[in-house]
Amino acid sequence: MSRPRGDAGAEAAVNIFDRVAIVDANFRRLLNEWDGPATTRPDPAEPVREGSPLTGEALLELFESQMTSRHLDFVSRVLRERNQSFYTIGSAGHEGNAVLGRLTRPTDPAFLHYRSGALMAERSRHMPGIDFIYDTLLSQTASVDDPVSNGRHKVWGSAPMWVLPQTSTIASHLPKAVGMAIGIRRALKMGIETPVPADSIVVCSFGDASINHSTALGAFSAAARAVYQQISAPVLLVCEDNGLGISARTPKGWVEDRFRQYPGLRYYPANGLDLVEADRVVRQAVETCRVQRRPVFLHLKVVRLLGHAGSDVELTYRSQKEVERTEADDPLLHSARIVLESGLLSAEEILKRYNDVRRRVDEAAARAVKRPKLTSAEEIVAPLAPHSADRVTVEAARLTDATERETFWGGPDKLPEAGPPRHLSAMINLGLHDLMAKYPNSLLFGEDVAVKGGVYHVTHDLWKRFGLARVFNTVLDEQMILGLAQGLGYCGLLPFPEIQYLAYFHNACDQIRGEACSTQFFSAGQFRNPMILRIAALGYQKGFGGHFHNDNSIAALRDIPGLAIACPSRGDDAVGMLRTATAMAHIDGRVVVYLEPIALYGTKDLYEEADNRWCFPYPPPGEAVPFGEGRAYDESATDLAILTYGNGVLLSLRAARTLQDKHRIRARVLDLRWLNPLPVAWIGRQADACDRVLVVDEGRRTGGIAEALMTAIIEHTGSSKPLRRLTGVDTYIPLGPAADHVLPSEEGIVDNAVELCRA
Ligand SMILES: Cc1ncc(C[n+]2csc(CCOP(=O)(O)OP(=O)(O)O)c2C)c(N)n1
Ligand SMILES: [Mg+2]
Repeated sequence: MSRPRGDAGAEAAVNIFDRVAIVDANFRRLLNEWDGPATTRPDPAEPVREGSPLTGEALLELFESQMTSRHLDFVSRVLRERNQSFYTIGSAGHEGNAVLGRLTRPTDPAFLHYRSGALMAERSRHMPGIDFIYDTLLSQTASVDDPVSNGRHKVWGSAPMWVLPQTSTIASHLPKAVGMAIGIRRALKMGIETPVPADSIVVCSFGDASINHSTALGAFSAAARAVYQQISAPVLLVCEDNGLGISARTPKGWVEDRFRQYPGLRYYPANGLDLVEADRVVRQAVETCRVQRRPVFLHLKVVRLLGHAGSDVELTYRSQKEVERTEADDPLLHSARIVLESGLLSAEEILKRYNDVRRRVDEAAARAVKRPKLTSAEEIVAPLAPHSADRVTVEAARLTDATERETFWGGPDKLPEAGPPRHLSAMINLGLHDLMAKYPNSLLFGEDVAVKGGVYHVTHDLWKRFGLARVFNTVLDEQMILGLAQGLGYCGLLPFPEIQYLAYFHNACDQIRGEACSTQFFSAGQFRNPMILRIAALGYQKGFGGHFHNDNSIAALRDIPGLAIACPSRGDDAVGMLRTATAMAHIDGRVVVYLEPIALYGTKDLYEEADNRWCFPYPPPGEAVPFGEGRAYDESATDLAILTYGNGVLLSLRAARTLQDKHRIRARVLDLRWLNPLPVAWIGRQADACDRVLVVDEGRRTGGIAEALMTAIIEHTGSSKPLRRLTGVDTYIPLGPAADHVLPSEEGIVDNAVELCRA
């Protein structure tokens, strides 16, 4: 193939930093100077090249999608200069991905790289009612009319085209894409209707630098491992390889050598600069993925034009020669030559189409900049954490068929509510049985949760009752567990993922912080990934652990926008709260974290050995703990309010007895139960009712919940109320008895209460 003649960069009048003008000029010059041999006009219904299934008609459509994407990139920079658009990461050089837009279906869920303009243009081509150019500009200009995020971000996304909006965090979308691929067959197996056809594949694209990210590596591994487990995981993993990650170069051969023989993944290398070539290979890759229902790695070689983003001056880290060499490989130049050489269009006709597309983009931009923006915090947060309180209450109390339930449990006398009072872990187990029976679309998964029944036996026997399709062990990768939960949620399933210990949530936090909790926000509520994330948590385990099994840090959870956090301290609350948490996920698509205090799992006694006062009867179906409602012990006491949660509840109840017996101080103990959002109004009322308030927070002093509680009380009551906090120390929890020195103790509560009341 010939290179475009002339060297735009060398021309005196050209500003070498204005690569938009140079790339545009290169294209125009190719057409203006084209003097290839005249060919007769072929039948556009015929293949462009011998042996290629790509017709002339299809080629011209793909080319138009490429031009559309290119002009959107150009115009985004014009608008940026006028401060009318706010995003200039473009797709220039990657426009070969238009082929993916054509060869996959609009019902194939897509988790896309940020350079997917041409893919999107092509996918939207046959979607009635979608004005792709205008919609993209509404997104670039952050207008509320943007149909994806309503102005919250510039994302590639579309509910009707099954393009799930992505965050800017590279690689973070891979686990959920693999999760969704696994979910399609899983749902069918469970008899649950999926929102996409049964033979859908999941498209997931990313850059070449992104393949090095641990999040991506976990997803590749999980997808490939699924093949060895005979689990269907039809995910098309598309690496758009431009050889650069901003300024860092990908070593030659790295992507090929890494993936050519990756066990479980089928590798397809494709030239993304040549539409005919790309079409040929992508067809095979899509077919393998769709028909064999297995993961495929498509290595699409592309170039990056116009720098990483509008703000990136490429010439600071690449030579002018190298930049010009890359620009000479512009896929639009290649496509133009293919079209010219085939005789499908003349140079003038191509130029006319190119100018027409530009005109359409300019016209749409002129309209888009005038559209309204988000104007209030209220409007912005509206889709973040929907809570249909009444519907949730009704759903949490909704009964299943009584006869079926009796049969499930083996007769009326075997119903859990007919049994004796029980401790926390047994109650959670029973509650999960009831909920999995109530929700046929629910699944429970995590490390060791199936046959072993979990490290603490909380999930024991669930697999026997619901089968290994619904209760299963996952790979040992918390990011993947949470990605799987999101992907299954998109398939219409209701996931109960488990993280074995709170410390191991922290190494996967972004999957909740950056991904799961942002989905409704960035899709304006059009997509949702409901889940009830169970985490064995908090300190005070006797004889086992040290920090990693006694993690008392919940600060990283509490500041995640939209996340609801439940933390029961006793069995009956645990069941009632689990019912409400599940209803919130079911009705409003919420992500709810359910912290299970490990040290209380087996606790049966409150004051004396064998008093069994921390065992409670199973709440019959129909009873639930309302979201955001705390529990008060002994509201007749007004000397002191002790505000606490988790292990602090037991410690405080024991301390309250000592306070009454030895110090004649009557304390009411208040269990928050819901740690995010905090039941602020209730906290205020309780503080009002008592002379003094002691906050007992087993979390750390910095970032712990006590800071928020103190603030809430002061904001509510003013600064006159005597107030104190007892918290964990800012440290990791050490092994063995040393742990007692860094966590609140019963004696510490008594001492602080006495000092506070005597002050
Ligand atoms: C987790 C994370 N770290 C860093 C960044 C900043 N960043 C944005 S794009 C990028 C380079 C990505 O390169 P590649 O995956 O090759 O995609 P390309 O931009 O070349 O298409 C980096 C480092 C990010 N977005 N996310
Ligand atoms: Mg790259």
